[in-house]
Amino acid sequence: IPGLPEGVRYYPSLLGRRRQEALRGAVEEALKEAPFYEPRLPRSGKAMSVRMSNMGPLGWLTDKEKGYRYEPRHPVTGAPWPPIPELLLELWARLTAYPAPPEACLINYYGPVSKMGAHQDRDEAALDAPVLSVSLGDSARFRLGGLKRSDPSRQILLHSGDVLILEGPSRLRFHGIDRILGGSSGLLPGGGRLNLTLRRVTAP
Ligand code: MD3
Ligand code: FE
Repeated sequence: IPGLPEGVRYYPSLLGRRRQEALRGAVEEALKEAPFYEPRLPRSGKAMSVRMSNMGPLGWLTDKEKGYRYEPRHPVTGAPWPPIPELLLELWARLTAYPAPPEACLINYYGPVSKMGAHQDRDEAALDAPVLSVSLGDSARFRLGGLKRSDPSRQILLHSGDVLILEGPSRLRFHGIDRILGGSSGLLPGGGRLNLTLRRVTAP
């Protein structure tokens, strides 16, 4: 993709089918310990259309009462989140120059009609750290904007096995998922899309 802005690194098909299947298996195992929960927007309590879980010492959560935050335990089971798979820790070490490992891997699951509205990721104290995202399963129309909500935006089609890194001057760009292209991948048995997002939350 030509003309990506500074601080956006896009690696189409970085993960081949074998590593996509290995990751799918690792996520399935983690979900047995930490099943998807239904995230809700702060104040309104409206349910999001994405289902979420986490791996790592910290997990990103949202609910009506306490809003967006990181917590070390699952909101329903109360158990610590399962560990981040080795393959993802290696990917972070290989692709980022950040001097510490990621603390949170958010697992987002999108069904055929799920979306994620435009937002900034700013719940992390370590805003100097990159965010690394891995797409698995059905393709998605990802929207990348600017530092203000009203700035112009562009679409990027994200496919299974793609890796996207946001860092530096792009770390606080608005972004979202406009729609899922149902049936575009056979990786996930029931269809849909998984997005795994690695983040450093606290300063090392
Ligand atoms: C651009 N997830 O969980 S990942 C999220 O596909 C989130 O599930 C989307 O946005 C998904 O917060 C997009 C790609 C991504 C992640 C972090 C970013 C893009 C970003 C941070 C800044 C700018
Ligand atoms: Fe985000």
